[in-house]
Amino acid sequence: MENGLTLPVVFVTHRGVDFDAVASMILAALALGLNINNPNEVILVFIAPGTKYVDQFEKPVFHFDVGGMYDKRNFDHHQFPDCPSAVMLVYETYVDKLAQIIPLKELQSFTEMVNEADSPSLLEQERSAEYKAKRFEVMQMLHEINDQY
Ligand SMILES: [Mn+2]
Repeated sequence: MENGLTLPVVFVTHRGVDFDAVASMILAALALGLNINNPNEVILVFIAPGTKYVDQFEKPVFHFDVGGMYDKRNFDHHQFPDCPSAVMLVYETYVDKLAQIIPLKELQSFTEMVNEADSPSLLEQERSAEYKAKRFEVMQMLHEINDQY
């Protein structure tokens, strides 16, 4: 296909999926022209946090928010203390492609929201109220993006 990938590809994330995991997979799928809801294009695999996935059939494997790596197919941020989210890494890698699909401003505010929702620096007490509000905003945007594209 256009992006040079052999289908299906494997999208790997951690069990107990959070916004960062979902948002980074959706943005990467958009950038790569893949339909994340079609198992002939994207196979979703959920692994334990702190582990890596190896595909025995040598399909193209992408990690999101898990795996401990950052390169053209792997978008984990847990190994970088200063990097707030996997979605940030997907954004940096695919910003040119994504900006052709989503207005840049919208893309940036979306990335910001996921960063904040995913931030471990929020105090637990702050988190309960703020987290819920952010989660709502992020989920709304995810639905809108999914419906639109
Ligand atoms: Mn994360």
